[in-house]
Amino acid sequence: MTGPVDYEIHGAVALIALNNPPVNALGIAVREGIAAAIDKAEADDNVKCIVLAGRNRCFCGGADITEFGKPRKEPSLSVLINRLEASEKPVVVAIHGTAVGGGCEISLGCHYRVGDKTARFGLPEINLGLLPGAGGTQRLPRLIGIAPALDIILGGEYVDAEKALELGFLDAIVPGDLIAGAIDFANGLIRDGKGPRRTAEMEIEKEGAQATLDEYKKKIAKRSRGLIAPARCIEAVEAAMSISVAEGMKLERKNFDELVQSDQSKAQRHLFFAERQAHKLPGVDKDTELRKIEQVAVIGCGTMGRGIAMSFASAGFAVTVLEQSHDALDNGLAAAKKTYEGSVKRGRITQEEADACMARFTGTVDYADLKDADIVIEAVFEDMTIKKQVFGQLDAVCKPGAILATNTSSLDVDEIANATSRPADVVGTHFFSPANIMKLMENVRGKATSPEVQATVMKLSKDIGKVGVMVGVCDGFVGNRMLYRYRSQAEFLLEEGALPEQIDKVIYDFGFPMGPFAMGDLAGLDVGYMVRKHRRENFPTNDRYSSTIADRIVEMGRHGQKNGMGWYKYAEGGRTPEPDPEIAKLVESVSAEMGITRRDVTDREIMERCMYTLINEGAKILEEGIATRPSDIDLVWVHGYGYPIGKGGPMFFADLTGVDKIHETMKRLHDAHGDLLRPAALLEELAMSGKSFADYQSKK
Ligand code: 3H9
Repeated sequence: MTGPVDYEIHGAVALIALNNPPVNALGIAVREGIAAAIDKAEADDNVKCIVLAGRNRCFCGGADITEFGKPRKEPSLSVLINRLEASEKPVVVAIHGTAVGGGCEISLGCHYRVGDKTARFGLPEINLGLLPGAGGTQRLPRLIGIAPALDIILGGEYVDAEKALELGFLDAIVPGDLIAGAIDFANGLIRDGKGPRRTAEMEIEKEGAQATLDEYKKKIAKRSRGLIAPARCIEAVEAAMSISVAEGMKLERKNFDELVQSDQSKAQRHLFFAERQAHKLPGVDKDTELRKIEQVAVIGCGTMGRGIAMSFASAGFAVTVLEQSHDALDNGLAAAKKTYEGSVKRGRITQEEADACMARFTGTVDYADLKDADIVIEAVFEDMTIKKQVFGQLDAVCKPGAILATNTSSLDVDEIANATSRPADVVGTHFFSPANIMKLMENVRGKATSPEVQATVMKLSKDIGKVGVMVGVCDGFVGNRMLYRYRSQAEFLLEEGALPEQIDKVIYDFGFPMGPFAMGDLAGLDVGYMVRKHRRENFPTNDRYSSTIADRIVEMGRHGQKNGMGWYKYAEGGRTPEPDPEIAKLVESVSAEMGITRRDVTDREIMERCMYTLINEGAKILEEGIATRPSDIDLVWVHGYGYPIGKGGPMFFADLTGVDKIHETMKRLHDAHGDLLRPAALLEELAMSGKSFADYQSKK
């Protein structure tokens, strides 16, 4: 058979193999191919059993996401899966690599499931702002039970072969060649006279199910604030308890159709493709040979260095951490151990996994021990003189070809690179705190960074489960540069009439986990104070970046949550911000000193001044070529700063709102408040030509 589905006969077994690289997505041609192959197998009296498998890197990555939002072509995936399940001849699915989304649902429609040891399954639709739309919410709870099904549907994560076997998703893990093993399994069914075993006909376990559902409802209200998809998933699973699969699938379909049209799902699909697009680096050939990375070294075992080292250890890399003294080293390693133990207590990893991670650590106080490292990541104090010393030492001890990376969040990577004799090997790898949790790796290419080093670092981001974005050198790179501008506006709004709690509430309601002032208190205000001092000394411009209020607060000895007072006050040992009349007094007195008559600031103005400023600065970053594409900026903000995923990042949000509207508002704000709010040239150009940032990106 030609096309994206192969058909072969192996004795009494028909093999249907998906062949639609790279991930066998279930686009219309594949669905038609499978339907035709089933018809053929059913019509052939010599065929007694069917094996469904996949060629290429995995069994199936699910429905073809690029088809979403376009008119649906028949056979739809649900129709196809029902057809497969109705087959009178037993169907065995053979899973290698990933079987996710529609790929998992098609497996649920098969009568038996085998996999090799690479097999993993999951329903990641939630990550696209969707629910499984081809029977997943109805069949999975029937097969493995309500609670594990909800974990998989709401978590969106993948389950490995061992666990799949334990849950009853897989019937067997086949050693050796999977297709040969699956055909053997099929012949076994024929021999034993076993017929179809339909998931849709299985009884759902109702005992305790309602309590489980209620518990999940509570969980998602907190965890997925503002997102529609999780509640729709629960609704569909709940329906599975009381109605037939056919009825349940109708409800599921209705929910899917509603979600697929929603802005939230569009935003999350945008982020899915953005993550992949980010790996296409300008000036770097996709076949660039990567450097081999096995031995990782991290300099500094404070909060940041430790988090970075843990990210590597957790992903299976051997990590050497270097500290200045044995005491600092011992403290750092003990803190890492404690964090892993916390994960064991919360049931996230097993004790064996925690022990294995710690066993990957080696501590040292001697630079000579870094000689075999394939990459060294420096995470020392944010001071150029210290960084240059560190890089000078690395240059002296590291082997040729080692990548020398800096975790600086704002210093000039080119200047750091020039402290070595090998600037082509130097790159920024900016992690976000806590580095073992936060997904963003803002990688920074210097003027001299080689294509090979850029490509290797991007691949490394993926290998340790991070979202990598490559950006250019400027003050604050992409993320912090935009943050400075947004925070300035928040502070100026204080001078004009707002209070921290009002601004934080608007930003929280927009969808961020917290507003800028609560965030400042959490991070520690003394850190920001040092950064501002450094920036004033190093980037003297005519712009007034921040209000004096921020400095005065620190000078009053208020360092944030760590000493129980910052922009807010905190109860002894507490973490809940409480508005403080002292701060209101300070803010009002600064306004008076500046001769500003305080006014009522509306929530709308707060949102526009803060969020549109992000967009405007993002547009300038694009003009300057610091970010390659708008979607890279979106990734930085979603994965590094908690920008709400349902809005897709600042540049996608600009498109959703309308670039012309943003431009109009920026013009008005500029007229009222001056130069910091001048519309970016690119914003103006797009608005004038009726274009969006997506149009701009598609032309790149
Ligand atoms: C669904 O199934 C809905 C149903 O419930 C109901 C329907 C009615 N479609 O990630 P990679 C592309 S929703 C289209 O770099 P890996 C991807 O863009 C779907 N394209 O490779 C990239 O393209 P490019 C639920 C897809 O080996 C290329 O394939 N499924 C799809 O690291 C390679 O991707 C998901 O959410 C797709 N479904 O990882 C899928 N999937 O090279 C989640 C991938 O041009 N996907 N592409 O940039 C994954 O987890 C990974 O892609 C996978 C492969 C593990 C499969």
